Amino acid sequence: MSNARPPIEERFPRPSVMGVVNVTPDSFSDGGVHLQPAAAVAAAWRMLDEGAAIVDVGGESTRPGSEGVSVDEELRRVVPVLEGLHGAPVSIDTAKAEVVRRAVGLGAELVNDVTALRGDAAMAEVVADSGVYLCLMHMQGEPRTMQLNPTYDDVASEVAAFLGERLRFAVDSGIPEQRICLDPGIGFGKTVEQNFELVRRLDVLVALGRPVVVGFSRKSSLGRVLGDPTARTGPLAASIAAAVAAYERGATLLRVHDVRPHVEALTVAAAVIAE
Ligand code: HH2
Repeated sequence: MSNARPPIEERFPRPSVMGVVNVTPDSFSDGGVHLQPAAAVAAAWRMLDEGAAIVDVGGESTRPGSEGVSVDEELRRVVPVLEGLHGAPVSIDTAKAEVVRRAVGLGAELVNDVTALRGDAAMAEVVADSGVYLCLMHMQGEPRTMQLNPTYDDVASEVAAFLGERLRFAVDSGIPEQRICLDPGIGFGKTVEQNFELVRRLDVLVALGRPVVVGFSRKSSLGRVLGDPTARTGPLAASIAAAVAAYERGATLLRVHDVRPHVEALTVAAAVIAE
């Protein structure tokens, strides 16, 4: 079965949308909304109906300041949701190999690891053996402290160097390159300006030769650039603008909370660009 999976660029044509389903009490913008499995499952099916290519199910918040949850708690949150999504295109947002094992058994086709295989020593082997797609994301520091003082000499080239190194590590661990996509990790140890610079210079990441995922949806930088220095999220119109800008700069997969308006905007942007 694993050998039958097409390259990730065929599975997700540019632009594709990944819908966010956080089964957490404390996520950035939708914490608590999908904590009941039935609500999460219904929201995910609706996102797929609205045009999401895949839904990203996560049981651990990575918002700035968060502490992380145990394997048992994460499984308790996500397993009923994955069961309710059987047969649907699902990604599992986790840094834990045990959660991946269970999720793949329940049909997940993509592992979204915000630690880029650094969080759990068993992760690379589990991903390699299960034949699923993998997203490697950049993060400076760890969620508990990452927004305290993000520092780079040149954010785009440093993020690219990190993702290039993680890509080599993944391939050396037996995960075929064609199953891997890369993500600059908007908001993960970056200032507002660094987040925007990463999108502005997305070509530096696209040059690594793998599809690029961008998740700007509802992030605080969007509210801050609109003039609220204490914003914790950003409005829908700002999320769409950032997604379209990222697509125009070469992103393939846009990770978003509000699927329908993003699909509509990206469909029009694709028609305008007509590559
Ligand atoms: N952002 C979040 C979580 N996972 N995964 C990828 N690949 N890229 C991202 O930008 C990304 C991610 C954080 O956003 P959200 O899911 O809204 O919040 P939380 O981590 O608090 O659940």
